[in-house]
Amino acid sequence: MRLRIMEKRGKLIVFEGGEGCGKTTQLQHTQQWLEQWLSDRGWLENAQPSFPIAAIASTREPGGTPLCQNIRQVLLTPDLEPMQDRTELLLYAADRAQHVAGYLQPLLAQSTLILCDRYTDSTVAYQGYGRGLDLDLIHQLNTIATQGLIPDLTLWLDLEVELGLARAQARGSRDRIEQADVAFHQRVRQGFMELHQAHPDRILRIDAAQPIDAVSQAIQTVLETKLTQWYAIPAICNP
Ligand code: T5A
Repeated sequence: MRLRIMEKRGKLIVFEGGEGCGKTTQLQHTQQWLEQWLSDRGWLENAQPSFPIAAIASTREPGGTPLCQNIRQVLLTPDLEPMQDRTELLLYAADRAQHVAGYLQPLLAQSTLILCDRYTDSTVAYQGYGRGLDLDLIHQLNTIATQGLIPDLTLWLDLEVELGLARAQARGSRDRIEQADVAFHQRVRQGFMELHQAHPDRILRIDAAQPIDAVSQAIQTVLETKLTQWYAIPAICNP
C-alpha cells in the first residue's frame, strides 16, 4: 500500500457539547476507530518519517496535564466557597494556556492527530452565553491562552438539555457546573448553536440524541472525508 503524503503538521479535532452529550464516549470510540482506519492504510505501525500522522493522542479541558488536573479539581469541586464568574473564566483560561503551550503545540509539531474533549468554544458557550460574561473579553482571553491555535475540526454533539442532564445524573454525582439550573444549560446550547452558525466549516453539528453506535457512525463519516481532504489520500493503491 502506498499513500501520497501532503501534510506533516498534526491536527486538532475537538469534541464539544452540553452536559451528558456523550463527548467522552465518542472520543474513546473515535480513537479506537482511527487507530484501525489508519492501520488499515499502513500508517502508524510503520511510523515512517514521511507519513503525516505519527501518533494519535487524546486529551481534555480542563485537566489535560498534571498541573491542569489541579485546576480542574478547583473548577469542578462543588463544596468550596461560591466561585465568582470571572474567577471561573480566568481558571479555564489558565488551564488552556498551560495545555496549549505544554501539551498541544509540542504534539502538533510532532505530527500527532489530537482528539480533545472541549476547547475554546466551551468557554464562549458556558462563560459567555451561560454566565453572561462579555464575549469580546472571552475572545481576547481565548486568543491569549491559545496563542491563536484554532481547531482543525470541531464536532458539536448536540442534544436536548434535559436529556443530557438526565444522562449525566444517571451516571452519578453532579459536578459544580452540572448543578447549574436548566436555563443556564439552555443558554449554553444556544451558544453552541450560534458558534456553529458563525463557523459552519469548522464546527459540524452531530445529532447526539441517536444511539451511541449511530453517533459514532456519523462522526466516522465526517472524519473519513476530512482525513482524505487534509492528507490528500487519493486512494489506497497496491504496492
Ligand atoms: N467548561 C469547560 C466550561 O464551563 N468552560 C470551559 O472553557 C471548559 C473547557 C468540564 C466542565 O467544565 C465546563 C463544562 C463542563 O461542565 P467535563 O468533564 O468535560 O467537565 O464535563 P461534561 O460535559 O459533564 O463531560 P462528561 O464526561 O460528564 O459528559 P460527556 O462527555 O458529554 O458524556 P459521556 O460520554 O460521559 O456520557 C454520559 C452518559 O451518557 C451515556 C454514557 O454511557 C454515560 O453514562 N451516553 C449515552 N446514552 C444514550 N445514548 C447515547 N448516544 C449516549 N452517549 C453517551
